[in-house]
Amino acid sequence: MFRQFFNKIKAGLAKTRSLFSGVAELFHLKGRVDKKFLEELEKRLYLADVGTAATSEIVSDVRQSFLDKEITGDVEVFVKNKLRALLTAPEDGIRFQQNGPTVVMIAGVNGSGKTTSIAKLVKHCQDQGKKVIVAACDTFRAAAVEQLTIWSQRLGCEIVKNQQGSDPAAVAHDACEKARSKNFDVLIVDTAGRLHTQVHLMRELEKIRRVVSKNIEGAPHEVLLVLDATSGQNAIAQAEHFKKTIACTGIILAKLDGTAKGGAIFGIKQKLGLPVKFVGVGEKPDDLEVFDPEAYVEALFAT
Ligand SMILES: Nc1nc2c(ncn2[C@@H]2O[C@H](COP(=O)(O)OP(=O)(O)OP(=O)(O)O)[C@@H](O)[C@H]2O)c(=O)[nH]1
Ligand SMILES: [Mg+2]
Repeated sequence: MFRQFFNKIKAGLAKTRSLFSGVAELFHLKGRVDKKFLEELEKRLYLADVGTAATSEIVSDVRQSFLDKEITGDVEVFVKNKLRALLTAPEDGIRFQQNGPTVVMIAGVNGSGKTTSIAKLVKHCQDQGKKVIVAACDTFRAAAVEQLTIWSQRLGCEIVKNQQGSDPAAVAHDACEKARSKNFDVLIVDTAGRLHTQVHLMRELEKIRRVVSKNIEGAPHEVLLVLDATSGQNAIAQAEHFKKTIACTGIILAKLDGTAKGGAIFGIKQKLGLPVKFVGVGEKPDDLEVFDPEAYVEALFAT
């Protein structure tokens, strides 16, 4: 498990790793932990997008524990432990219901990677022997239903949809009925990323949520917010917005492979209090991994 994630994430994090190698280099210097070392550490962690709060905390802890001591591997281990502590605990991914369908609702700003992440989640569930159905509740954007339809055909999963412009809550309703009556294990609900206004969007998400909860007990069991890792700290600001309206259960951090801003993950727990459940490292259905904090930090520093 560790190994599989490690190799995949190491490749996916190639761009972010180039920044973290700047941090790692410091630990291999000869000499002592002095003011210059600490300033350099601060600068490099900041450049790696670890975020201001986390960066100052780490630097201050290193100062306290190692000032005037020789630079050894211990400093590196110490910083890695600090970074790991900033991440959430290891995750199991989706918590499946014992009885009846598990409903997973997906939300996020437009283009963040929702629909692609759904395709990956379908695969993830199918690999565990689950029977999956998706609901095309992004009825706003013209090509959205089509995009999900193509994925569903490729992956061999059922889809519930209606024409563009129709009521997304009605699609959600029909999908719940079908998921229940045909004994599906998992229902994944795609949603719009943009409507006429942000207020419209939040209202629509609330409505879908309400319809789902009326149809299936305890649903939605997961509400996963898809964040685009390439937007770094901005993604966190967007997430705060969503969190205010819909109770999210976790994050999918998509597009880690396309960015050097993978360090932004260290601010997520602190700022949002939500676990990162999955990370996306490519555009194919296999490019989704259940998040493992230990392997993530190791992969960042791996040479
Ligand atoms: N490299 C990379 N690209 C990704 C990843 N996830 C999504 N993408 C790409 O990002 C683009 C947007 O993805 P979508 O899944 O359509 O995003 P969305 O949130 O559904 O967008 P809207 O429906 O417009 O709101 C597509 O070109 C995807 O192929 C990822 O993990 N890595
Ligand atoms: Mg979409």
